[in-house]
Amino acid sequence: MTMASAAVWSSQRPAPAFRSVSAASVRAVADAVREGLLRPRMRLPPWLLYDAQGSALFEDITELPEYYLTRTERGILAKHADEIIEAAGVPPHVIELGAGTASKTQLVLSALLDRQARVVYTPVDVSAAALSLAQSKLKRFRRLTVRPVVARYPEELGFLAAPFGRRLLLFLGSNIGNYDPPSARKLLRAVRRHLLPGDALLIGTDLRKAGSVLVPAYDDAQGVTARFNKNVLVRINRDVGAMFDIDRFEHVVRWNHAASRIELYLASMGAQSVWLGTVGTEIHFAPGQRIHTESSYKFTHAMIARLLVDAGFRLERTWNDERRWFGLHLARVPKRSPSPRR
Ligand code: AVI
Repeated sequence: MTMASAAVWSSQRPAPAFRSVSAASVRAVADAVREGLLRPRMRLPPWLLYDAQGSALFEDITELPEYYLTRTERGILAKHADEIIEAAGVPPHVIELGAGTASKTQLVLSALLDRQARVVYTPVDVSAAALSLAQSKLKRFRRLTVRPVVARYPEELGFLAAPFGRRLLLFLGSNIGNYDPPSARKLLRAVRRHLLPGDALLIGTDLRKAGSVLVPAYDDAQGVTARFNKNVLVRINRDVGAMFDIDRFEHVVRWNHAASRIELYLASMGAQSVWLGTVGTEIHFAPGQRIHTESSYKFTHAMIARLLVDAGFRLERTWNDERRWFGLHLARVPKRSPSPRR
């Protein structure tokens, strides 16, 4: 999808009807499949996990007893939203990358609306369905203008060039953890280039902890994360006409201590061949052969501080929960700082 095809609209006007799969997104799925599966170490980009069904399953994940991330971050926001807004400088425009259904954001918006008459909120997500849900949830805030943007990032950050007032950019939920370090740096640099001196970034990161806590968060007893992971094959079957037999793949989770990341895979249960539909070829799996579908990096304070500085931000303050399982970091574009390298 290009920026030209990204949907942008205000809550004052009725939201357009969503088409579930656009021709552009089908092409992007076929490209991702071609690039990721026609290679010895198979991998798929994590954005493929988030079609309407994947986004709904991710919402279910956030409620699981084992998945502490959302609950912990919400706890930090519930306790410190006023302080965070005060420290951010009460910006009139809030932009959120990877907003999903914006459930935690309401705490930030409500603290902001306590201090000023009007706030503009731009939730950005790859899932139009999630944004539509976010928009209806936020209707109760009468003085809030919601302007959703369907976009992938860093490719489609052009909308940030619009003339805004002082901005607070939210990147919550440890979404940054789903990027490998070079891509995370590239994304934050791209964001930084579109911001102005004084604009703020509030970024949430899951922190490094014992594998015995991390692995169950991604391999829950009810099997919701397994369904979320396998849904990527359902999506590929639907969007490009591939013939994956979902029941012949297994959800596998590993804690890679050296790389400081959780890894999600789909492992082939036996030897099998799969037709890839419009990609126009068949691929072969050996028993146990895996597709790497997602990584979720877990940070130390030093890791996030370095990442922010490398991207041209100044880290001002961090809020943690009592167990120090999760961190919310406020960073700012310094005055007279050079634009970061690409
Ligand atoms: C969206 N993201 C931060 C989640 C995570 O924890 O890495 C995605 C997820 N994948 C499986 N469970 C949750």
